[in-house]
Amino acid sequence: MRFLLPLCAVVLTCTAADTVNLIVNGDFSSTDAGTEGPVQGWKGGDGRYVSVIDEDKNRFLRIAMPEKGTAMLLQKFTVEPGWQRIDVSVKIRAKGMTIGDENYKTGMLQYAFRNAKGEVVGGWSKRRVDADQDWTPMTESIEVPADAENLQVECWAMDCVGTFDFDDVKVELTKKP
Ligand SMILES: [Ca+2]
Repeated sequence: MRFLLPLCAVVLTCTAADTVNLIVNGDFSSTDAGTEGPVQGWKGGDGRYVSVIDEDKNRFLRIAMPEKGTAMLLQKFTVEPGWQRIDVSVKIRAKGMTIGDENYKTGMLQYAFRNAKGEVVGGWSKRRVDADQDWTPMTESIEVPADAENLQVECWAMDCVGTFDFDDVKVELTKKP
């Protein structure tokens, strides 16, 4: 065992360095109070519509919008040199939803890079809900644009009606070798 333990430690360190998940409390398991909104680790989110639900011992984020309205929670990250790619994943469930007057007005996970001027670069990336659905995994892999200065990851109900549940939000970062 004396010989094996240091070897294991080295292997684990190498594996962990390949990707790192940027999102704090993306599984909503924390029972701590939020410091910048109702949900720990997340900024914003109107407490009238946003809560963490415990269902069958799993905690997840719920944005419940009984009448047409908007609520959003976000996490923001500064892009560092060497950032290459992000692998985004989330599970979203939707019930009783009605899309707003444009097809993008719905529940979604949105993740956008911006440059130093605050302009979106690399396009508006999002995983959007188009109809009621049970828990559905949604994933996307995107390259980090060369001039990206920050990344903002947002859980939305945008100008729409419905109950939107989010869980297992992950943004796994791969750095250049
Ligand atoms: Ca969870």
